[in-house]
Amino acid sequence: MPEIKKLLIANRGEIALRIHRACHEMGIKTVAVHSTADADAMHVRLADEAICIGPPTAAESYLNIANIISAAEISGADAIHPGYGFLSENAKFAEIVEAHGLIFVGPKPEHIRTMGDKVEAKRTAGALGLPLVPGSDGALTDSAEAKRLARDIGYPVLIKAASGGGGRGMKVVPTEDEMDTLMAQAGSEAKAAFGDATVYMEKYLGNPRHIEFQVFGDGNGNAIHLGERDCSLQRRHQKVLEEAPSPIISAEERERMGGIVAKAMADMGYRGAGTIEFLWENGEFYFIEMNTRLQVEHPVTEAITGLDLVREQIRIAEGHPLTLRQEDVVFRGHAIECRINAEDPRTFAPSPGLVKQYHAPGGMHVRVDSGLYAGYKVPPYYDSMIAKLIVYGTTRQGALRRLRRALEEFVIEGMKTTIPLHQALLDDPEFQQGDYTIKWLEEWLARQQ
Ligand code: MV4
Repeated sequence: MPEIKKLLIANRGEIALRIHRACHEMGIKTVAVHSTADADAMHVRLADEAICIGPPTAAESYLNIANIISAAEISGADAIHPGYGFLSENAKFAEIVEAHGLIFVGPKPEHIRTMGDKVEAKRTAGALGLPLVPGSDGALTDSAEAKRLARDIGYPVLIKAASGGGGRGMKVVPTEDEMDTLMAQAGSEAKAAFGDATVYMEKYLGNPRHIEFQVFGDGNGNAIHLGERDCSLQRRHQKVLEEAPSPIISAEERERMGGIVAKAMADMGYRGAGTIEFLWENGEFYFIEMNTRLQVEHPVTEAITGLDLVREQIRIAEGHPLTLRQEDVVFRGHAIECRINAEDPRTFAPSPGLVKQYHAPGGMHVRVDSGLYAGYKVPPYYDSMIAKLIVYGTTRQGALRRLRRALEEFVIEGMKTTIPLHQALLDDPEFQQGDYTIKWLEEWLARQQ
């Protein structure tokens, strides 16, 4: 079995720290890569070695495949972990990594490619027995076909871009009269955004929840699920707060749906960590997409299962079998993650700058994943997420109380952050009841002004 001795982390920020920590606990040396804007970032300071891979813009640095591969060769790394975002779901990158004799800590390139095409992903998921949103069987060819189909499905329908994801290039079509216009718009927007005009159709679900299952496969036909996360609280397709378990999924539902997703991953021979995204409405799950990466919100799953997901990813990449059998996975308690962004909590305008004071909360069952420190200057070039606060409690109510206490302790001075937003959210009775859908947060924000 190939043992990883030195791993290159092709990412930045808190996730680069997260991967570094798992590596050091496993006796693996780390190589950080960074842009010129990140020379004094915490991920660079912590790593055993660091290599500059280009100028500030991501396209020239964190997305620069040639420079990242060169950094791996120069440093003698034997594996690359892509983190999330950047190159994490780039099948070509995974292939290039493997072609250089390096271990890609992630899924097989063919599975990244399949799931990156939402039409292919749905076809695959359907064939594997996952429940789908009613819709077109593949891509739409013209609006006459779309209208025939929509009559069967029933309006409103949703036109989605095959290369989309993250909500970009979606159009709700309320009646047949709007089909020609909206379908043309969806196609040209998809072409402009992704270089691919392919669109498909789904029944539009009016008020669902976003529920995603964490899965792991060993690449040899064995797979397990680690339960679900509720990620319904989003603003403009950006998750704001996530929790596990979902307040509305029973243990029986978890076991039933989890069993279906784990079997699907086993049958496809999936390798590594993955997330199966569903919309949930009126007691039914509908597959929408699969993410072939570790996700930002993975710590809530770690909190309720006690598993280290990055360690698991690395062990699988080395060819080890899964640490746990499904019957050994135990879900215990409740975990909530707040994403803290360097943004105005009312307007969401980015607010990067110098961290003048920094004090992270601590104590029992409180985790902060962040690269911040006093004196650090948050660069303006990247995502505005500067910290994740994860709390655990025996019950959801206990986790909420702990979250309030931890947010109170958190000190980040020098820039605006979304901490006050999370504090206001915690005071809302509907949120406290777990009574929310994907539309709830934006409506709540509109009521706050
Ligand atoms: C949908 C939907 C309603 N019906 N599909 C948005 C991002 C992409 N991952 C899928 N998305 C949606 N697909 C059908 N058939 C509503 C959304 C959606 C959404 C989904 C999850 C979380 C937040 C959302 C916000 C707006 C729309």
